[in-house]
Amino acid sequence: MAPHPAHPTQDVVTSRREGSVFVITIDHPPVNALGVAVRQGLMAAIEAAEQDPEVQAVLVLGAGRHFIAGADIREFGKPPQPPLLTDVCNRIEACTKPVVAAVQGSALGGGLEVVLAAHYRLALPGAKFALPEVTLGLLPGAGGTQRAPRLMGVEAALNLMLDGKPIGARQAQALGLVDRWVDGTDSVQAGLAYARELAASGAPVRPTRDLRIAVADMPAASQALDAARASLNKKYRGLFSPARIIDAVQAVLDRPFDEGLRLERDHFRQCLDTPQRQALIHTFFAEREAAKVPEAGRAQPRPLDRVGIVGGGTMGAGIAVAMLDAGLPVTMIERDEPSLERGRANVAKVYDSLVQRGRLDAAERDRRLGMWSGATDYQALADADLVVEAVFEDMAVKSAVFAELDRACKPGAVLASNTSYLDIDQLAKTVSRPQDVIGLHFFSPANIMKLLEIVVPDQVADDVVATGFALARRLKKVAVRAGVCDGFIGNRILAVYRLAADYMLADGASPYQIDQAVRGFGFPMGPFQVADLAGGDIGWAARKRRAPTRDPNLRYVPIADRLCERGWFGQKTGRGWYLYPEGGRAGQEDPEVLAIMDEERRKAGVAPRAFTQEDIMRRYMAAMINEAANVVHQGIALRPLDVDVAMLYGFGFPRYRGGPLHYADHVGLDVVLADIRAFAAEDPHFWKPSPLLVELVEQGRHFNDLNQSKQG
Ligand code: 3H9
Repeated sequence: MAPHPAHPTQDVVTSRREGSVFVITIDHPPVNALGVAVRQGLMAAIEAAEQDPEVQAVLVLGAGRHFIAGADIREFGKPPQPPLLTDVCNRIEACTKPVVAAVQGSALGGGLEVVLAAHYRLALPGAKFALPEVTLGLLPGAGGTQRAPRLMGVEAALNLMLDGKPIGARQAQALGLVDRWVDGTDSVQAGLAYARELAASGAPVRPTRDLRIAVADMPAASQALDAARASLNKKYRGLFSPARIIDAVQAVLDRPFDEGLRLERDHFRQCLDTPQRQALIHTFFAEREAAKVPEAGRAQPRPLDRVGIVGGGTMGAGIAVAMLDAGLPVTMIERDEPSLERGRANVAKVYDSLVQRGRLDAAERDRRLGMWSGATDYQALADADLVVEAVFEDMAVKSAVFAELDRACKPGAVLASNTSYLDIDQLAKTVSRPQDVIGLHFFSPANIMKLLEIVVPDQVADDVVATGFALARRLKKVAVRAGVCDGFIGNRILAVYRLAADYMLADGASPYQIDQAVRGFGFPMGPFQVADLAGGDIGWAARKRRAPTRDPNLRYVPIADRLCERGWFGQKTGRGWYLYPEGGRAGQEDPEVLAIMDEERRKAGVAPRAFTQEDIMRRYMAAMINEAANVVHQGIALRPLDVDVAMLYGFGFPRYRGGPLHYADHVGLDVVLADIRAFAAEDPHFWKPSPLLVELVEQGRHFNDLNQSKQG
């Protein structure tokens, strides 16, 4: 049947009549977000459908890869413009003709709320459904908290809202979220067929608001709510919105629909006003913006099909697993057969543990391991597109590896070093093709940690940098561009706030107090727990290496050395800052450590003083922010957001605080600077205000003012 002339609506929402079916298509790239124009268009289209006497059913579709990815996140924090999404959803639900949502691609947040407000729901295999508002510090604010439990039950709806993770079409159907599953990829045809069928059978409208939780299901619903409340402190520690989600869902049991909607609206506004919402939305955009670097804007990535890894230790094996998981065949090089066998065993160990924990099936492990090959001759890397060197942190050792790579690798192969602090400019100069040399700094365990610092030496070609970012996408990692310096972005900042922690230790705080304060701020672990996990010997080696070049004016706290001299390297030796009886991973406070600290303070002539949790965090954060500002000031990070992303994904900085420089903006840069100046009165060598921080305070500006896009 020939399409009926289009009804005039906004461009982002088009509508046409196909016989008795009014087809509304949302076409608002890139993700069909529900900005004001889409909301207006949807409202007008439903109105038009209702007024057209020829129309018997309405079909809502999303054009492109997504159905609707939710509210337009960029509008949050700005004055709301009518119509509100909740009113649009109510209007859809109140339509007097049956409305069908046909979902192909993602129906997320407000997008799923549109689906919930429709009367009939159809999904194709590529459909994904989620209520991810919690990840942005919010709750579903367009009726989702009231409609989802009515359709799929309280427990499943709570899971969807509290996890924020997507479910597929089949699962959505099994849970009652969608009525029909149709094979294929053509949502228009599938949707039209369903809508015509409904029209032909005179199917009624089915407002979700009219559904009731069955009396028989009430006890299970209450139990699910209680269980969710009980998990708040553990699973959602520090977060504001999960408790509001639970309250809103409780209203489904206790209140009429309209009252529930009002409560949801009120809670949504409360969440919108929190610093957590601002921080989480900053994080959402920052992690995407971090990939927009000048080099990637100027050049296309090189092809990437085969990878080489030199070194099969913990790091090399972890990187190998990350590559294999992404479907990239790996050739590992080790110096001799026994080392190679150990390298293979290290890779296999990671997979075996996944199989044991039920995270991977044995056949899949074998398939991935089947893409691994090993050699002791660099010639095996002749066809590798990219090689990552992960050998001992020593310039002579790494240069020797690079000389071999220079000889064996094909022209155009990317030669990457996984060094954590060595000078990659210097390393690049040792080969005949410095334009191909880059730093790819993985964090341990490399197959799990999300952060990848892409370290950009002077002479590197743009397409090599672009390849680094493409690799990160393929590995599902978050990449941050870093300049060359000791420690790049993350470890350089870590070294400074660790020093601040050591100084507090020397002056009277205990490691347990500091760890507790840092966890209270939202980090998963405190710095002394991290040291015990990583192994105290690593920091000890770094301190020895830096000893000859250490600024003699800088205080040196030898307490960690005293532990290392006793062989107390942390979890792996059963004790470090904490005691780990019987190989346990949860540390216990150790009175002997406290005695060693007392002794060191006595020797240094320090009268211990008390630190409150607030004192601890002010110093810890001031040190972190100040060094982060230096890193931006010196161009090691392109923008403040790059530092935020590095600390969020590599160092456990709490997402809901948005990273150190977003946090600094929130606290007030003048407050941070005043703290640093006050601390400088005690120790002017350590506490030197960053010139960038001073400049921003003088100009009344914020770090966020420097967060403009850098794509070339
Ligand atoms: C909500 O719905 C609240 C409601 O309950 C009620 C309100 C009253 N808005 O990720 P990508 C941009 S809260 C604006 O690279 P992918 C993104 O910034 C919302 N922009 O692509 C990027 O821009 P650019 C709940 C958005 O294919 C571009 O689109 N929804 C939005 O890897 C491409 O994004 C969510 O939380 C948005 N909602 O992944 C979903 N979404 O090109 C958030 C994306 O300038 N979105 N952009 O850098 C996602 O999870 C992913 O973007 C998605 C696509 C899976 C959709």
